[in-house]
Amino acid sequence: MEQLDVLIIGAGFAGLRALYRLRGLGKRVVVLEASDGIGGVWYHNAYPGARCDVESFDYSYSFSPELEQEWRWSERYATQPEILRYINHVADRFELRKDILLNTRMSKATYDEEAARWIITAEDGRQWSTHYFVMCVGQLSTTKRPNYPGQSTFGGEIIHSGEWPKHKVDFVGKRVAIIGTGSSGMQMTPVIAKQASHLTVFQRTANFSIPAANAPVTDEEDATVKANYRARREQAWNSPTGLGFKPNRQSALDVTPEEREKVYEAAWNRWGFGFALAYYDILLSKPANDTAAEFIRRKIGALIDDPVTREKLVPQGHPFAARRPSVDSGYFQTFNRNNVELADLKEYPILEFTPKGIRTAEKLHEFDIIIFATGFDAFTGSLLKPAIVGRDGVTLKDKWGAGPITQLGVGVAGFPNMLIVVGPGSPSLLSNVMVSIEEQIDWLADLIKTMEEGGLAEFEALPEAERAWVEHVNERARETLYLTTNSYYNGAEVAGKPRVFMPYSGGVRSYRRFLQQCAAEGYSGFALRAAPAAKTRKASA
Ligand code: NA7
Repeated sequence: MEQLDVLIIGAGFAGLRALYRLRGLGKRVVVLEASDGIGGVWYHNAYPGARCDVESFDYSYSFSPELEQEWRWSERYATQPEILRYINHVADRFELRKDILLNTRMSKATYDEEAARWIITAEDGRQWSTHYFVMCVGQLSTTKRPNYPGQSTFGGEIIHSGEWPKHKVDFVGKRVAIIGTGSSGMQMTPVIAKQASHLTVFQRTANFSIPAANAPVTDEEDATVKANYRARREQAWNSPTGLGFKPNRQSALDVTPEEREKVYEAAWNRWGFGFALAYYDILLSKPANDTAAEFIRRKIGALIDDPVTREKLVPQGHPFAARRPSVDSGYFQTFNRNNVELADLKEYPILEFTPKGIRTAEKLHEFDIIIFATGFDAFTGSLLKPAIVGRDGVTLKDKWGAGPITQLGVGVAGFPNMLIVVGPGSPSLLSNVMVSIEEQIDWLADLIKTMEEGGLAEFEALPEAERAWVEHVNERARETLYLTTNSYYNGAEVAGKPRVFMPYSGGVRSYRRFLQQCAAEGYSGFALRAAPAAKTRKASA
């Protein structure tokens, strides 16, 4: 069995960054990747129109100033193929591929308490022994597929947005269904509508969206950002969500309606996802949120010609940004086309799939292609898929039976020497995930360095520290509007999933301070042991 210092699961943005950083400590590091290519979600979500809704300059690694200067983003919001090219460029430039094993899905990880090492087993039976085990499996990587009666009888093609096939999907002259109107459904709708003979979008919940105002990056903009990249990064690290601009410190309720209108107009035209930062209290106070939601509803409504379709598409019943809003490129206007139809699932639910299409309570819709843009088992889906067996044979699934419990989002009591990157209990999906990835990986690299320099065997989160952290995460969430609606932030996206709020909503800056404080206090909330606890217990028995 190969002996490793660090084994990383997943070759997406987090896994690659972890490989680069930990290899820099002189450690023997290997990455296992289940797919036949690197890139994680950016490898799989290759649907038409897929692009990032964080600006390219911010959704990129900050660890190498040379990389920052060399890479030329072509658009303000990069498309999926461009992001995949970037990831592949990084892998080549930093010679990462030689330590990545593709087509290798981890099925089991078992902690050997006596040796303080993890035994990792792949689906094909290969095994590795590693001192440290790092999960970089993504938060939106386990797809969620509905299972309607008769689904397998459908005669056309069924595709999930997050498992887009490698073959070219030709929509020209086809009758297409999209089920789901989150970011994926909203991004693909305008693109597919231009090719398909007929497109039906099945909507369960109308979602808020801000126009992307996407545009090519000019040479001038590129030069300006590159000349000031450190300042832009500083801004992102110190912002609530890791975006490269300064949030407004004013309350939406402390300004005149005219002033607010001006700010919202500017945010609508330019800020995309950052609209939620137009005033500091948009996600903290319902009356403040109402001002933003009312503005956005008005703007969305003005884009849709047909009054009945308008009524259905304008989001109601949840605060703006309490569920993940989208950043779109012509989504609402697409419903003004003759070949596009909105099917409201609240009014007419799907009864069954038939060989020809989808039967709703209203009628039979006939299709050639049906796309599930139905999202993911968020945060915990990919962490709980493999069997992770910690101390005393307890699995992570058992431990997280009532919802995920972590110390600072990175460590779990009973699972020594295991680290989780951008998982539950960290800013994760409430942040520009690139900022969170780099923050956590630099922190965990320092932890591993401390362990190695001290000749230590085992680190482990302390149960009381975990309890306090989970309580703090909940406390911060209670200050916000996130708990006032159902979303994948609180486990509502999968039936039967524990209903707990998962990300840390206190912002990336505040989170970084917790990480820094923990390290400065000699990793408070963790036990760092010279010998495995199991051995010490035995010796003193
Ligand atoms: P999301 O944002 O989770 O959206 C999934 C969408 O699919 C959402 O509109 C759901 O409606 C809908 N959905 C889910 N299950 C069903 C069923 N069974 N029937 C009908 N409609 C359904 O996933 P995306 O892939 O769009 O985006 C993922 C993230 O990528 C996004 O948040 C950004 O971070 C980037 P619901 O709202 O639950 O009523």
